[in-house]
Amino acid sequence: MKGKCKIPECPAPDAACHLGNDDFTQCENFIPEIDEKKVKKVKIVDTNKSSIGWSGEAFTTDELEIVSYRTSPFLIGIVGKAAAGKTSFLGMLYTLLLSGKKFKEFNFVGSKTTLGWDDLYHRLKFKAGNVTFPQPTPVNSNKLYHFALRNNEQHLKDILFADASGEVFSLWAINRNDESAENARWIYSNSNSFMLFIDCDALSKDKNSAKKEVLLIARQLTHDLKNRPVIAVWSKADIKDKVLPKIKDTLKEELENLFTNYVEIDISNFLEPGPDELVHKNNLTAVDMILERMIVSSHLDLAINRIDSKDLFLNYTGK
Ligand SMILES: Nc1nc2c(ncn2[C@@H]2O[C@H](COP(=O)(O)OP(=O)(O)O)[C@@H](O)[C@H]2O)c(=O)[nH]1
Ligand SMILES: [Mg+2]
Repeated sequence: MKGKCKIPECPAPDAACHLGNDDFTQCENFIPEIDEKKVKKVKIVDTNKSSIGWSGEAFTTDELEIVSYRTSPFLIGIVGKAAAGKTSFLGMLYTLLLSGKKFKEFNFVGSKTTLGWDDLYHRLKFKAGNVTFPQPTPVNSNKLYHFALRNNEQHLKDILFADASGEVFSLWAINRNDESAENARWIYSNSNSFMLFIDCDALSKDKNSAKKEVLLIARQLTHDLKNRPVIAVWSKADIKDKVLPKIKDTLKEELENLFTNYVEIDISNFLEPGPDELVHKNNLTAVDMILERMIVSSHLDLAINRIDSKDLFLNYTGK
């Protein structure tokens, strides 16, 4: 038989087996030569190609089923004009979780969009006294960022944050059928809750016109809101004290009139001059607030309305 031994110094099969086996073909180190013609062709599998159904990048809107097959995900629509701080907020959120910070009721247990989150994290760079921000979100972009969370009872909840460019919300606020506002319409019809971003920088500089822009978006949010929760997020709150008190107070009043159970929170990405609370605590608390309200409203959706009838069978409650 042709072949060769694994041990380089063994002369088999030309001479006796180095380990003393009479029949070198029985030695575990002997490799018989395989007749090429008899070998079945084995399909070569491309090991570089991933067999998992997602890439780790932020999802597009048609990739929702990657998580919706296992739970009904909660979609949080991040709403606000361009440059309101929406994308930086997401970058900050991930930065805080990476540094070990936690949500109140939920533990972070994974993400199917880690590359998307990483991208936001790397583009939001902190140096002493200086923060570098991500590039503005492209006009036609509508990305979904995923977190898998578990509560104390170990229930899994998939959360998605929808981040589109702010321009589409400004168009949608004026005309909800604007043909260029498709991304805003998608976020509005699919989200379970909304974070309405109020840009303190714009309010301090553009005063009433910035206030009107927030209100236009807020009014559009109410048109088919049903019981979906909205929280107001005053972004760039490190400079909130530069906003005229009259603008701040009247805007708050009008928002309180628009939304039942109005709640608001101040956030920032700057440690100075504001207190740490705006950065380290409030960015996470904003998510805690929206999660809490979404869970309550999803229970309301499931609650069966009491049937008011004279019919004995319809009124039967099993007691
Ligand atoms: N003062 C201040 N400026 C911020 C803060 N966060 C973001 N910005 C500025 O706002 C710009 C727009 O932020 P971005 O997150 O891209 O806004 P988006 O268009 O709503 O996604 C950034 O490039 C920063 O210059 C903040 O916490 N404080
Ligand atoms: Mg953006």
